[in-house]
Amino acid sequence: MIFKVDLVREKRSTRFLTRTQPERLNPAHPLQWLVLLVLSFSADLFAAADEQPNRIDSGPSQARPHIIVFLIDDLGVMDTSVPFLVDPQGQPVKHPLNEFYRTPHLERLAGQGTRFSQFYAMSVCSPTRVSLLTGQTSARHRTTQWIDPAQRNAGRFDPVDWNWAGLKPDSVTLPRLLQQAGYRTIHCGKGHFGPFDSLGSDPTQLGFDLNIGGSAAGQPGSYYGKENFGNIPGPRERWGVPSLQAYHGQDLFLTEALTREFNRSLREAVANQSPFFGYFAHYAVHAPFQPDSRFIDHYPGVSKQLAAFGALVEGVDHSLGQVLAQLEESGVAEQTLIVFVGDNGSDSPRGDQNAISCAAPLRGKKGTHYEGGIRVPCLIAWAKPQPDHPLQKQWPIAQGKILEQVTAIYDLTPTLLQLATGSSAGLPQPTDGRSLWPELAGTAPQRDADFLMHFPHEHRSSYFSAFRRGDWKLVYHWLRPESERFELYDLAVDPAESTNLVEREGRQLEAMAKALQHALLQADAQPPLTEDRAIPLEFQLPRKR
Ligand SMILES: [Ca+2]
Repeated sequence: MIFKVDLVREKRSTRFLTRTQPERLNPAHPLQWLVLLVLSFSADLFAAADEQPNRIDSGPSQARPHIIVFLIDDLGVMDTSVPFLVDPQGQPVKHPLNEFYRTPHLERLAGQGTRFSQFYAMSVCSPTRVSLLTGQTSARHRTTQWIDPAQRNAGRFDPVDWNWAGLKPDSVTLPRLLQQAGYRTIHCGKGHFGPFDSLGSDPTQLGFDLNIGGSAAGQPGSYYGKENFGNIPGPRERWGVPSLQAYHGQDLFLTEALTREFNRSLREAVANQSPFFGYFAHYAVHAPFQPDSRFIDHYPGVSKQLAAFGALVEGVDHSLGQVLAQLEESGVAEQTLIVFVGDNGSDSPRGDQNAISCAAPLRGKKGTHYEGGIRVPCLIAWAKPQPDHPLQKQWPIAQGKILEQVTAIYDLTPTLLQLATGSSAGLPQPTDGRSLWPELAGTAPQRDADFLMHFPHEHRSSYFSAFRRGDWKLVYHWLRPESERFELYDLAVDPAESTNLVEREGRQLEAMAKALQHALLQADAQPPLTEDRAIPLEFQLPRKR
């Protein structure tokens, strides 16, 4: 055994198995009454089967969609060869950074599915990961900072009780809900859901049946099999990637080892006729930027660090290609949904953190309040488009389309839950996400939404809240003097956030500040503390201009 397996499946609740009725059915139509009747009959069959041990997955699994989420660590919106940004007409624009990276498999997938030009995550790792599993913005779930697994990390003015402990065994999570709905839930790669020695640091405590390589660590001790992926006695041993002992000592890159194990877990699920949810959270492309010998020669003429970063990105794309090939070989590609998404802005080793550099033409990088810190790539596609496949008919995804509406990491949670169970009910309440299926079909009008990113901590940008509404973006700096407290940008005309419109757009500033204040209240956000650390800071509206 090289990984932990939880085979106690018969104890699962049956209550989610009755949620097989798609929300889009309209019982007013006589034929749809018939469909409802059949679905309700099948739900009863499911419930009956569940009472008998080991039969939970023996139902019509071929009719149920499989789901794979590729969550790529520190992959910003400009870190691939697929253009995610669009011109004013909504057409994709290739920028120089798109020319630098090589992600041919992602390019192919982009042609098969729908991608998002304004998709947001939180500015660092753990907040985004908890958001994806719960459907809540970080201000609400309160894991607002990355979790240092070794000690409670907090700056001088951080809220005392921000959720450093992260997720816990009683947290309601997407994998738990899918597990209860009869899915085989597979965790592969980086966890980073809780600190060392916490139950939540073990993905199998959070609703995953299987954990390949996940722990409290937010980065790998080493990408090299020859270095046992960091499992070498010494002070950094706890950062060693667990459960890959079979590859220790081998000349094999971590991205490849994880992919082999992930594909093995897919083959096992298919052999067991089990619908699966594969959460494949690559450690790449997070630091340390160690060269992957398979791809490093593709990046001549740049710094060693930059070449290594390019090779990390290409390795992830290669992994995507291997998984797509496995799905095809296993005969389940037509019924497998792929989500490809980054967890925060780029951390590529180029330029100043506030410059227009590693996310060019956008400003900033991972950890900053600028768009380069929080805008990530997101693409949703069927692994093999076949429009007349029953599942793809029921859940159509427009091919090659780009949606410009403001969307966020927590929108994926209800989207995936609805696909798997027919309903997005069951998530922690209140939820901040909404299912994206109406827009994915490519026929419904786009629905814009607000986006709140709250960060009462110290990092590259410290103690800020950022808020999107329409084309406007407001940034509130909690600890700065009044004259520097607000930044206001019109991203439609100034995507690089070069001109602060605070003085020129007084009325817009006031409206956006009130909207941000309301969003913070709605999320029950924790403000940073006052200078003497006695009480939480109060949000200050701008003075009348
Ligand atoms: Ca990250």
